[in-house]
Amino acid sequence: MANQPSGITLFGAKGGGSAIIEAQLDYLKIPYIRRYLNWERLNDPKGDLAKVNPAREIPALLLPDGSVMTESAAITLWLGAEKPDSGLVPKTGTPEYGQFLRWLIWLVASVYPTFSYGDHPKRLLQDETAARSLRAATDKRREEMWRQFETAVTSTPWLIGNSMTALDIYIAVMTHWRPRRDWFKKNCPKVFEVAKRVDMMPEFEGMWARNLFD
Ligand SMILES: N[C@@H](CCC(=O)N[C@@H](CS)C(=O)NCC(=O)O)C(=O)O
Repeated sequence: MANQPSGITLFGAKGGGSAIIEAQLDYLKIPYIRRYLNWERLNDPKGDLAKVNPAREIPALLLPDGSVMTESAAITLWLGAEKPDSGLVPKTGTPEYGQFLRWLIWLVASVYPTFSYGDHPKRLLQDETAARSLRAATDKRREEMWRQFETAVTSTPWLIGNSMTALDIYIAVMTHWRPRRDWFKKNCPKVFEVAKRVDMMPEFEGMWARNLFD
């Protein structure tokens, strides 16, 4: 890699989106230091995360040259370019690459924001009832999105092509979040299958154990 990999620090929080990047770094066998932050303090403007990422969101990577990478999709594409033969990101020019980009951007631009707003509704709406409604509405909208995605899934056990990509890792982690795995099992069985297949991969045992998903 252009940057000395041994000097990468991943800022994360247990069970959060940093697990998606943790899994990729583990899969690629890139050494890195994990800095798990307390969920309660992530958004503290004076906290450790704010010094690295003004958006106060994880995942954030601090690279050896002092530069910072944030946004899980950007990190994913960057890692894919650094390790082009890993298969985590399909090769450019293939049909798989187009589909990969399509669903990667959908995950981070459509699904992820439902958590950004729904997890912390009072950042947007002071009123208790309005905040509760926002959370309920974003939860409902997310379920609709996943149901739509389920109809678009044409292959299992991997979403794209014949081998695992970073998209499958996103699915495995994000299906632990609301509405959670049991809901997926019942309502989005193809998506659930993908997640289960990732669960079985030995490369991710450490990531699952550290992140304490339910
Ligand atoms: N678009 C970002 C979203 C990152 C994000 O929303 N992370 C959540 C945790 S999963 C977070 O840091 N939340 C902390 C907060 O908002 O206080 C990405 O894809 O990396």
